[in-house]
Amino acid sequence: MDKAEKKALYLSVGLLVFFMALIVYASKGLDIDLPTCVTDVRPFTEGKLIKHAEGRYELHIVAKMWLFDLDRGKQEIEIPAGSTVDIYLTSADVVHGMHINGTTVNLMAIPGTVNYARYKFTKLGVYHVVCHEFCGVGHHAMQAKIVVK
Ligand SMILES: [Cu+2]
Repeated sequence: MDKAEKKALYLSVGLLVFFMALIVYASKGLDIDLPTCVTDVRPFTEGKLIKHAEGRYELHIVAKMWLFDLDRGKQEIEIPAGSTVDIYLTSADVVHGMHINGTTVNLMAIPGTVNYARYKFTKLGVYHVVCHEFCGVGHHAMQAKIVVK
């Protein structure tokens, strides 16, 4: 093995270690979870915002033609700044997409399946929830709002 090969080998192993350290830092240090499909939560039919404690919320979102049900039919909810929200998403009909603008939350809403992400809303403002998967003639109107006060 010549010097250039050794250098390339060390560099690639070093990069792997660096990227793994970044993943651990994002997960533990910044509390960022990778979005996942949860198999132990049954799909639900109604949106619900549940307060567990000060600054801890659980949000069940139902995507359907052509709205996002965030809380018992409401398409707008309010949460205090600094809150950590466990977001569970499902669909009542077809495949939808869901992105919360200004955040890293980007999930697919699939009938019969629940997808999950956790996000801490630190900045004040209005976060628009939009569909990013063409789901029919009303797709463009599929919007909701999360107001962080
Ligand atoms: Cu859509």
